[in-house]
This record gives sequence, structure tokens and C-alpha cells, in this order.
Amino acid sequence: MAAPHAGGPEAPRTTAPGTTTTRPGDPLACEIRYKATLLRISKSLTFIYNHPNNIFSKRPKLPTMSEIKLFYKKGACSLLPHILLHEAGLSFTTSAENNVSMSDELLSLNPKGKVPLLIANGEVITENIAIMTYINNQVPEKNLLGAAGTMEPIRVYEWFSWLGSAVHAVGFGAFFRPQRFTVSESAGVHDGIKEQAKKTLLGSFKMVEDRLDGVHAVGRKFTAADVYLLVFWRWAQLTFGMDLKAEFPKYSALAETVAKRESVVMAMQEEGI
Ligand SMILES: N[C@@H](CCC(=O)N[C@@H](CS)C(=O)NCC(=O)O)C(=O)O
Repeated sequence: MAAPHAGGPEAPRTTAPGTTTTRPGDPLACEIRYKATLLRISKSLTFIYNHPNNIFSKRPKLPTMSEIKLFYKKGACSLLPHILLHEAGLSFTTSAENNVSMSDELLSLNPKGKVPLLIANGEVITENIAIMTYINNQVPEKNLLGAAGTMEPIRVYEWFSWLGSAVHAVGFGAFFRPQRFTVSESAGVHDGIKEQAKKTLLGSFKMVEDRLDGVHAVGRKFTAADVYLLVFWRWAQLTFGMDLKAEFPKYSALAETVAKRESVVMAMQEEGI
């Protein structure tokens, strides 16, 4: 059937008052269609140019997960989040502090002058427990702090709290830096503090030993509590000069099992320890 404009009677047109009526083939109709097409192309180009994924745009990119940066010190407690970042499979960069003094950058970001420090999506996060909670929240399906909604996260935080305070701040704090616990500068006083700290730490290790029921601190699977325990076992092994395996067989089995994880091997290799 022939189209109406091809020789047949033309269909009546209804036009709004003030609009121009055109016939197909009219120069005016061609020009209007041409301009409308140009307008559509121009709108599409503007949309593409302004899109955040346009690699040619000069607009700043939105923060992405790849912008995670960890400030650490070789073998320090910052090894904890270093391992956990690998466990999470997140992409991140690192900045190593030297053993003598903290960098100006670290000090300006953390007035406490300590590692670890994590920058993630523009947020500066200090404190191991806060950093590990942040990492866990990025990959909740991995249950790095235990399965949500069960007793596991409660138990993991129970370990975190005790390990971070009694064991780390008090025990190892006094053992490695006795000068922080006295105004005396006498070597004898410092040695006394160290001796007492070691006694306290061995008491804590005995509590770990008695508490463990298998090679993981919480349940039957790996959690960040295992990493916390591994870091302190390593410090003791390097400094106590005793056979930890004979004294604390369950704790040592946990440390040896966790040390074989790819995340641990990678973090330790990166720190050169
Ligand atoms: N409560 C803090 C303690 C951090 C801490 O004591 N970090 C130590 C390294 S294990 C540190 O940076 N010490 C200062 C230094 O080594 O100069 C946390 O858990 O993140």
C-alpha cells in the first residue's frame, strides 16, 4: 500500500497555534530536523564528557578502594592490619616508617605518633582495632572478625581488647620501653620493670594456652584474633630467649599454623622480616 505522501491524498494536519506546518521534503522541514539532530548529539556528548568514568575529563575522580594506604613499621603491631589487608584481598599501598623516628607525614596525620595508620577513602584511621574493623567492613562475606550475628565477633573483640591493653600496652610496653613506667633513669630500675613485665607476659601467655581449644582463637576458623596472637608470639620468640613450643604448645601450634597463610607470608616479605 502506497504511503499517503507518495501520490495519495495527504492526511489532514493538526497544528498548535503559532507552530509552523511543514511538508516532508520542504527545505524548512529538513533544516528543523537537522537542527534537532545536532541538539541531540550535543546533549549526548555533554553527558558522556561529564560522566565520572570519562578518562578524557579533567574532573577529579571519585575516591576508590584502591586509595587505601597503610603506614607501618617493620615487625611492629602494624603487621596486624598489613596481614588483614591481604586476607581481605584489598588493593593498597604502604609507607614504611624507619626504626629511629616517625616521619613528619605520619606525625602530622597521627599526633599520637604511632603506627598503624590507615588512610582509606580520605579518612585517617588510627588504632589497630578500629583499622581491623574498617577492613572487615569492606569484605563482610569473609568473616574476618567472625560470623556476624553470632557470638564470634563478641569473642574476637574480647581477645582484641585484652591483647591491646593488658598484653600490648602494659606487658610489652613495659618490657620494650621500661623508661615509660618510671621517672628513674637508673638501669637497675629499668631492668626491674622489664623483669616484672616479662613475668606478667608469661602469665598472659599461660592464659592464652589454657583458653585455646584448637589452632584458632575463635571457633574453628581463622579470624583476626589469630593474627593478633601471632604477632605477640613472634615478639616473644624473638626476645624472650626460651622454648615457647615446650612451654606453650597450643599457642605455638596456632602461631605456626597462622604463619603459613599466604597473607602472612606476603606481609612479612613486604616488611622484610
Ligand atoms: N593502641 C595502639 C598502639 C599502637 C602502638 O603502640 N604502636 C607502636 C608500634 S607496635 C608504635 O608506633 N610505637 C611508636 C614507635 O615505635 O616509635 C594500636 O593498637 O594501634
